[in-house]
Amino acid sequence: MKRIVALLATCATAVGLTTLLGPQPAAAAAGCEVDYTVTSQWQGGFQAGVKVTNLGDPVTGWTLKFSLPDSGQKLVQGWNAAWSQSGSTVSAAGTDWNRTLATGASTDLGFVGSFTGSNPKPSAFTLNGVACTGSVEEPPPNPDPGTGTPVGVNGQLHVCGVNLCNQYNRPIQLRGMSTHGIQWFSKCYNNAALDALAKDWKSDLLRIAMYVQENGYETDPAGFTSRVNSLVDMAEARGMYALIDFHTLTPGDPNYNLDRAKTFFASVAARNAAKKNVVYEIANEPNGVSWTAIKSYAEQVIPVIRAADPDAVIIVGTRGWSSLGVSDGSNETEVVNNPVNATNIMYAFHFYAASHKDNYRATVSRAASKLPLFVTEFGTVSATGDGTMDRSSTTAWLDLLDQLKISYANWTYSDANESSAAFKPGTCDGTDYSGSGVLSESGALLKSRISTADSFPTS
Ligand code: IDC
Repeated sequence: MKRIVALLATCATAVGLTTLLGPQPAAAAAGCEVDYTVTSQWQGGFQAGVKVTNLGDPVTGWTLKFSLPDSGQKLVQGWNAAWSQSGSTVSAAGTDWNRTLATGASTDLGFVGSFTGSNPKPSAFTLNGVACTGSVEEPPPNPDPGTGTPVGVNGQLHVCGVNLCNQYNRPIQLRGMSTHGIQWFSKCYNNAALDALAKDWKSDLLRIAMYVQENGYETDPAGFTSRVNSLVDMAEARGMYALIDFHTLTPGDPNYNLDRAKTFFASVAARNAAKKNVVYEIANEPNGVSWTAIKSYAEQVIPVIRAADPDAVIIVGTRGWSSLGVSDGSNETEVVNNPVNATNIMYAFHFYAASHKDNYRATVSRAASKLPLFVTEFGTVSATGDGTMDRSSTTAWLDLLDQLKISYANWTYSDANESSAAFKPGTCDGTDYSGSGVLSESGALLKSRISTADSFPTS
């Protein structure tokens, strides 16, 4: 893997001009850093990751240009920008969701190229015509880390009307990532990975997917309970919310795990009651089971949590793999007409962008004015967790969720060998979770969406 950081001199001529003409009005500060990584190379072809950081004033609309030094080098296909090549110059223009870059903000792009002779690294990187000059300065340490983080700003959450509200009783949207099954991918949830999630991705939440079956909780209740608690602490230390997901999947009837759920939630709710960062998700994806059966399960598990942790938000899964019933030929009315008998609760909605499109979006649009919804899991790909990423459907979904202030967690913050994973396979065997070379196409898209400013209301 080859990696360079473009470091070029700037403003050499500005000094001369000032001397000749006297002081000039301050121009918009400009500058950028490019981190270019060849992530793989094969006979005649290569793939590269390009992380662009804006070091100047905020920009809305940008074009990155660079030069391919060898005449045999050609752009084949790029992502996360509109790519083109003219002569030896390659251009990448920001798209809808990453065209605004705040000062210090980054976006991850990438492309596949071909070459005939050698494959020298590109040169002369510019952003909006200004040479990319160099190193990103570390921001000064936050004087009060407690207040600037998502949990520091929002505090204890509660449901108000159909919204998730913060300590100022104002609606907020949390944007973050879900782990993969912690029985399989615990190596991905170390300090470095969670630092990257909090600081680099600016994630508001970590969903902790604790499978019950498939070598999960049922095989070692004490061990999994303690692993979940430790991830809650790791999220808390970084100011992120922790969504404790009792990841039932097969069998689909959550009542199969009712006793386990009561034991598990009694324990984690007692242990974490004083924390402000915990949200409970009591059944991942009920399937092959009626809403009445799910409601009955919820009305038995919720009191167990409330007895230990009275003020936490609790999320209830819905019929048809948490599709509000749509994947089972039903819809949200079965919940609207027969809601769970409890307060301070929300309902889960899940989607996989390549499989679930307009009719699912229409359901969410309708249901959002009647039910508090939380997208505790979604993928940019098909419901298998794999296959081609559907960028346009994902963008339509995320725009809708932003507009409705519906919180979300993306499946998965892991290096699983499937396209829903944010990192390339093998990433969690290393120490780099921040560079441009480690992200999958889905990871690059989600990081761009999640890392934009939250602007949580504080009064
Ligand atoms: C998938 C994982 C995959 C695993 C499978 C079975 O990505 O590696 O083999 O589960 O455990 C869901 C589920 C979630 C699925 C995901 C993708 O909540 O557990 O993960 N998905 O299939 N619902 C819809 C899709």
